[in-house]
Formats: sequence, C-alpha cells, structure tokens
Amino acid sequence: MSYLDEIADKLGKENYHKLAKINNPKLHEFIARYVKLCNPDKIYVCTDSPEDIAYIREAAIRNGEEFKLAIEGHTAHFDNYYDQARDRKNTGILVPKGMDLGPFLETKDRDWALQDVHEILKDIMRGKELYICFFTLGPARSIFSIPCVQLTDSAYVAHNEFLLYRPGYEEFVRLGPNARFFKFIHSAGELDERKTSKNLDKRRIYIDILDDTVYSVNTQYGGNTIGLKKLAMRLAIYRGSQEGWLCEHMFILGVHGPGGRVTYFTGAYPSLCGKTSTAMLEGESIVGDDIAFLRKINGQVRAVNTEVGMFGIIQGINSKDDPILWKALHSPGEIIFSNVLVTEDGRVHWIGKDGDVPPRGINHSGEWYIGKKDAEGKEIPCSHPNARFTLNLRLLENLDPAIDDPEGVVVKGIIYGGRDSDTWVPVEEAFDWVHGIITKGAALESERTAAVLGKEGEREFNPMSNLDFLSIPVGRYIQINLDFGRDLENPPRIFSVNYFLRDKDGKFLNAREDKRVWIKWMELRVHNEVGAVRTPTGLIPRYEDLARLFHQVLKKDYPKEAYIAQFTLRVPENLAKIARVTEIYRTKVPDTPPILFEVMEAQRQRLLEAREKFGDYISPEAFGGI
Ligand code: SPV
Ligand code: MN
Repeated sequence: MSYLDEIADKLGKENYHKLAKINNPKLHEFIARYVKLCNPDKIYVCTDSPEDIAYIREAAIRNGEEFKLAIEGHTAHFDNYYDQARDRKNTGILVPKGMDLGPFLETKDRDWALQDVHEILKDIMRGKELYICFFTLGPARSIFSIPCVQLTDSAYVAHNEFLLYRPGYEEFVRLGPNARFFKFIHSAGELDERKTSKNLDKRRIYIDILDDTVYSVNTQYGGNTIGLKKLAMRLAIYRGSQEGWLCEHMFILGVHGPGGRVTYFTGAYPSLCGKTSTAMLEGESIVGDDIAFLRKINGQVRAVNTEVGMFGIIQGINSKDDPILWKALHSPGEIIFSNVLVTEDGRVHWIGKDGDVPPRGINHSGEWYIGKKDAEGKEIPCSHPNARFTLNLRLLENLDPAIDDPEGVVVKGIIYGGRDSDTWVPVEEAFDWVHGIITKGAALESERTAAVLGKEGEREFNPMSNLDFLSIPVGRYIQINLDFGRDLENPPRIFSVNYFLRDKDGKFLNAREDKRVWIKWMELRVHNEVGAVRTPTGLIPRYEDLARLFHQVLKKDYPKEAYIAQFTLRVPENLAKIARVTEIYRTKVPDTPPILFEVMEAQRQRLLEAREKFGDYISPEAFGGI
C-alpha cells in the first residue's frame, strides 16, 4: 500500500489528488506518519490557488482563532497570557549522543526528545482539522530557495504563513523527488475558551537538524510556531554551515544614494532594537525586515529575503515616525493583529499609538480596563510589548522591486546593532572584514527586551543577533562568518550602529530619525565618497559630513556639542566590554577562532594607548573629527 493510500479515507478524494500530484514518496511518508499519529478529524491540503488560501483565512475565523475588525481584511488574534514571546527554555536543538553544541545553545538529547514530543503529539489533533501547506523560503526557482511543508492544526499559524511566505505547492510539483525540503509539525494543542493554547506546561519546540524537521506543540505565539520563521532558521544555519552560505537575522534595505543609485545593506539587530524601523526608513526601499540568506556568487555577496511579509512589533508605531506602516495599518488589506487591545467598535490600540488609550476593551488578558492587574499583581498594559502585526510586504509603498529576484541583491554593507546605553558610538565602520566580524558582530551585546520571556534590561551576549537561532557551536559560527568574506576581493563593509546611547543622566543622545543620517553616511562610505576618522575602535564620521547630511536629510542643524557627546570614545566602557566578551569566549566557547582574541587584544592595546594620551573620555576632536 502506498503512503497516501494508508490515509486515503481521512484525506478524501480531493486532498488525495492534490498530494498525489507531488511525486515525492518521502513527503508522502512524512505526511502519512503524522496524520496517523496526530489523528485529526479532518484534513485540508492547500495548493497555491486563491480558493485554498481563502479557505485558510476563513478557517481562522470559523475556528475562533481570529476575529474580524472594523477595517476590511483586518483580524485580531490572542495568544495565551503566558505565551507571548519566544520560549527559549523549551526550545531545543536535538543532539545525538556525542554531539556538543556548547553552553549557549539549548539542546535536548535527541532520542529522549523525539520520544517526548511524539508522546505529546499522539492524538493531539483529535476533533480538529489539519492544514497541510507548502511554501518556499526565498524566491522560487532560485539557488537560494528551500521548499517547506507545514502541518498545523492552527489556521492562524497557516494564515500567517500565507501572508509571510511565497506559495510552494507548484514548486513541490515541479521538483518532485528532488525537493530537499524542510518539515514543520505544529499543534496548538488543547485550546481554552479563548482559543488559546492551554497546556503550556507541555509547550515544546524541538528542532531536529539531522532530519530537517521541527516540532512545535502547545503554543501559538508566532515566534514559537510559524515554522518558516525562527524555526526554519536553525535548520538553514545548519545546512548553510555545510554548504558555505549564511542564514542571518538580518533585514535587507535598498539605500537610495546620489544620482538615483540603490545600494543594498543588510542589518542584524536583536528583536525590538530598531531592525524593522531601519528596514522601513523613509526614502529607502525594503527587501526584508527579519531573515536573509547570504551567498557568494561570482565574487559578490548576494542576499534574498526568505520571507515576503512582516511579523512586526507594533509597540511604538505612530503616524509621525512610521508613516508608511501607519497608513498600511489603517487601510483595508489583509492584516493580522496579535495581542493588541481591541475595542467594542472593532478598532485596535497599542502602547505608543497616537491618541489616548481607550479605557476598556479586550486584550491578551481577556476583558481589560485601565489599571487592571494580573495574577502576579503587575499592571497589564493595553497591549503586550511584544504585540505584533502580520502583513504581506506587497501592502507597503516602499517595497523594493528586487524582492523576488532569484539572484538576490548585491550586499555592499553589513550593519550590526544592539541596545547599548553606554558603550558604542551611534555609527562606526570597521577597519576591515575580520575586524568587523569580530569587534562588531561577534562582540554584539544587547539589553534584553520583551521579545523573549525573561527579565528585561539585562545585558546579553548575542553574536550577530543570531544566538537564539544558532544550531551550530558559536565558535564554528564565528569561523564561518570570518571565512565567508575573507576570500572576496571587495567584501561588504561592516558597520555598527547604536540607537540607544545615553548621557550620564540617562537621556538618549539621539533622536529616532537620526538613523536616516547614519544610513546615508554608510552609503557614501561604501562608495568611497566621504572620509572618516580613525579611532581605536573603528572609523567614525567627520563632523562636517554629518552636519551636511543632517541638513540634507532631516533639515536639522547638527551642533558640534551633539557630535562630541555622541562620538566621544568611552574608553572604560569599551575596555569593560572587551573584558566581558573575551571572558565569555575564553570560558564558554571552546572552539573560538584564535584570531578573535588577537583582534580583541589589539583593540584593547589601542584603547590603552589612547587613554594614556587623552584620558578616559576622548572627544572625536582629538582624532581629527572636527
Ligand atoms: C524576533 O523576535 O526576532 C522576531 C519575532 O522577529 S519572532 O518570530 O518571535 O522571532
Ligand atoms: Mn526577528
């Protein structure tokens, strides 16, 4: 009996036919196995047809996972009050005996975990409908693309994926047995009366890199469930590490320079650190805001967005700072709002939105009113700080035309950024590829935000903003990054940014829009059209160039005092950072490439020499910045 025949009754004729059209026994075997194990009442197989996609959209409403809002196409969804962010503790890479990924990666014994999750999955879809969906990561018919199959009993998860990813059914049909596909199995598990996952104690997110499979159970929050997003990253990082390409937590931005030229940058920042707002900068064009595949093709670095949508943080979005998103979020079109406040008239509100907070409504805590406290006595804000919106990038006016280019875009600059109140200057270029990868990427730290469960504000080590998604040891990952640009004649320039620098009184030193200037400066640097000042930590802008750019871009004066305050080299903080980061690599990353210590030590020596000459806090004037 063929695999499909084993589940023919459950599939029914139409679904059977849809699956049979894909000539891939491995796919059929996988589907049959999980249909039998999870035991759904019904199955729906989605092709790329508009009818099938509409079916998912409607199922999310019918199942009560989403409900309609006042504006056409808008819906809202709630996750369980305790299921609002990525669950690091219960997310693990499955490792066979003898495989060691080091102390920074959460791992689980593969045999034990597979048994654990398969026990939880048994009959978990009884009474529910299973959706079988096909997508591709990256554009179809491209060296970058990876076909994916998602099994889920959550129409909300499937609906997100149809907004966020490119349809993949026809790709599976075309590739037949040659598809090297990723597999995702998700079940929201038993739901409570609000249709949110109930059995959070049995929440599991297991990534089996040896079998290109991810299991996600008893959770609904997108970062834990949308297979092609953060879960696929682990599979892709592993595959890329064997094949010589990178999967990065990066936006891709087209920066518009003089004479109409467009230069592409990628940027890696931890969640809630300005990544999406940089990808959405006024006057520039967006290719992606979260995940990029990078490959070397003919001596150049090229990148694609693995997605075509945005699962963006809504907190703080307002009409002044985010005009394009603001407009999209207030226009008819398919958008899912999650964990925002919904008022009786079907409108939504969130922390930091224009206007007053409505006195009541429903949110992730149920019926909500100003001053409501949770079981722990903590006041509940109107929306969760990690509340999100999901939309397709095609709703945005600033979408870059290269979004679906199967060759990707040429990357000329790579930016690393974090939430750093006291150390890094607002923008700085690395001396070269190796210096950039080590002192900017590998040394990245960021203060924790609401995007992950845990206490906010603590400084966390987060190399390349990718630590949460790694599936290979940190040292090996750093080595792969070093190797990636080394043999290129003209590797992308590497920059760091810090939008969160504060003065001694805790006041931010920059306005939100200043990043528009930094990006223009970086664009000019890439084209060798502007000079820079050498400091012990890198190359910083000259005052005159920034003053000119502040005028051009923001129509603002840029006083010398502001430049001095922002670009003063903070020697003690930089030394402390080097000590912290070096200690981490020395004690916790056994396979650290030795060059990391050399480059960090050289930077330390430069800082010590500068301190000898100029003291602890060195104005950029001392280096010739003014
Ligand atoms: C992030 O937290 O980095 C996100 C959202 O982009 S999540 O899907 O939760 O990862
Ligand atoms: Mn992200």
